[in-house]
Amino acid sequence: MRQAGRSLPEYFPIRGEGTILDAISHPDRAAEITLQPVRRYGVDAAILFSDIVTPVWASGFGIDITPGLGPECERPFTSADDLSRLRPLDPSTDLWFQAETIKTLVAELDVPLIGFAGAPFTLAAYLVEGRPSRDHAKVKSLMISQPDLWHQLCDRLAGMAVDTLTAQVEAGASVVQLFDSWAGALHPDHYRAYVRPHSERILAAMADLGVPTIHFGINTSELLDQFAEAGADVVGVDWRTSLVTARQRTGDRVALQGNLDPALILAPWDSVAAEVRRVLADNNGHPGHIFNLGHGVLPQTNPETLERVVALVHEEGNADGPSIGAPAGV
Ligand code: 1CP
Repeated sequence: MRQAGRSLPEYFPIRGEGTILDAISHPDRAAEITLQPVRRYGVDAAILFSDIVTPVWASGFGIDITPGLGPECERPFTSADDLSRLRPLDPSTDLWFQAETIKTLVAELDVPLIGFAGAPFTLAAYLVEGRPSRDHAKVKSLMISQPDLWHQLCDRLAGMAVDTLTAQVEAGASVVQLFDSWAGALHPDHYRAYVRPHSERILAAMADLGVPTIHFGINTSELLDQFAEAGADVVGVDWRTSLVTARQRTGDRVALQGNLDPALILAPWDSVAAEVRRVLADNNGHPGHIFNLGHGVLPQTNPETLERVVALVHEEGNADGPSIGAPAGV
């Protein structure tokens, strides 16, 4: 449930103005922002307050997060010369603030903490496009026209993700989520050839660490079978695909996470409650389900409605809880 904080009035004073990377790199502020939605909503897990671009930013590539827009690069990635700008991470110095934040959180939380990283395709999309993009034309063009360079770029980004996630787990994160938010923009054959091997490498490294993994993207209806084979324990599903269809496509290989449409939470409560029940009915009591939104919380969401969503899921969700040790709840 990305950006749960944004719906809370208590978020803004502590977040401060300007780039959120400022708040992310101050452990006391990042820990407090992580805790705010857990306190308010009573969710069954916390997600670290950070961003998928934090490791690339920390390595000095020249990326920032512009308020109201998202990640932006001073000099986007265009050629082999730019590979040298993606040096390997040393998490103990580059991401020291993340380990500190996690240690503080683990001492305070009585629910699991989810660590996360961006998957190579979604990160490459920001580095090559230079900013959020609708059509992903530049990144797709680089991918199919310069496959060697593409794989070298993804190899570096996958290495950064493994190092970041390993450091998060060593500091105390008990679940990790790999965000490949924009992979759904790809044809399944392109996903298989150009993207999946790199995400598989990250998920395999996490399996070796023995930590449960969640693999998430939006618009991935046509990729769900491949997401289920890529090595995660849980696959995130957005609201465009019913959990019934998603389960047919993934089989019993993985648990599912999702998939209430965040936009529908703005409706009056009775309509929201009916939608929550519809998601639960689609799941039909299957033990391998983490109730969640299909994507991030919209900033204009009423915190009271989210609170009621969580309470309703706790009342009516599967009392047996999840089957694989991953946290249940929004
Ligand atoms: O709930 C939380 O706040 C957890 C922390 C979190 C997470 C998990 C943030 C803070 N970002 C993310 C992941 C993230 N960041 C993803 C993957 C998940 C998803 O698809 O939603 C992506 C694609 C980003 C990139 C990003 N960062 C965007 C998207 C831009 C686009 O391409 O449309 C934006 C707007 C940001 C800024 C950002 N990161 C996080 C917050 C709370 C915000 C926005 C609000 C702010 O500036 O305070």
